[in-house]
Amino acid sequence: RLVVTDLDGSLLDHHSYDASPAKAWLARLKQAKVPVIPVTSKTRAELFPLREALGLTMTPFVAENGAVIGLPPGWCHARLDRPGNGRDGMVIKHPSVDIGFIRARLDVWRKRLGVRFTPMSELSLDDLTGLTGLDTHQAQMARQREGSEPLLWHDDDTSLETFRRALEGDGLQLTQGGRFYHVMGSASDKGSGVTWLVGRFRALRGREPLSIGLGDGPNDVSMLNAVDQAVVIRGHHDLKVEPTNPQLYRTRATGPDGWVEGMSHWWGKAFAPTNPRDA
Ligand code: 2M8
Ligand code: MG
Ligand code: MG
Repeated sequence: RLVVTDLDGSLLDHHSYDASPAKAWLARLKQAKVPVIPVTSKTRAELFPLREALGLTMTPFVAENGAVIGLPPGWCHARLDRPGNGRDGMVIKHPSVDIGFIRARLDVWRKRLGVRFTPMSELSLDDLTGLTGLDTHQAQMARQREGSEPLLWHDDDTSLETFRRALEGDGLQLTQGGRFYHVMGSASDKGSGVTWLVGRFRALRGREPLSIGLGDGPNDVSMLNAVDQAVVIRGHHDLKVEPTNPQLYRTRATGPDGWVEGMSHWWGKAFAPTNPRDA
């Protein structure tokens, strides 16, 4: 088995970034040795303390919407991966486009199309903390992008479609998280990251995992279509989240409460708590 999960608005509360309602489930999964893999818009730098706090240091991660993949030693291939090129011994892969190229193209299209948007790299730390509720240190970590740039869109929908087509011509794509649009390489999204990790699981363990995916945003759709069982967590936004996966459950609760509701819907029987107070 394998759990792949969005963080903001899913495992973590949209406003407080708290995961406590999900703690009992995380403990149960850990005990059963089921990898819980964060698949997020967040950066590798943001994930470092977060994975520690969530007890997810020995599982892979997908950061920046698929632009960065991290593998712990147990997931590495003896010949394909150079061990420990990242912090804490993780092998880091960049199946995407470099951030320098993305920022250069954003500059070009802003001038040429005359569209109005603010990349995260141009937001002051004060604006970024005010907007997201992250503290100053977390906001600094969020700015350390490697293969995707979040931006705030200030223009109309027609210009957004023109901008999207312009980016397509550069091999770039636009996706939408809880607060920001994210620009990244066309070849990598959350779904491609998950499919790659499932392939790695298969290669190493010689069998197919049963996978569950949980997310609340449009950027989670590709991930939710790449798993066996999908959970759309009710959002704090009215963005459309419409995966085509027929094995789909929509939660009534938001954030980590919704996360627990979705896990219990699909895996409640297999992981019944031994102590009912742990439910
Ligand atoms: C951004 O990601 C969220 C994900 O839904 C968003 O688009 O609203 C990213 O910049 C991420 O790095 C950051 O931690 C998060 C903070 O809310 O915002
Ligand atoms: Mg989210
Ligand atoms: Mg996310």
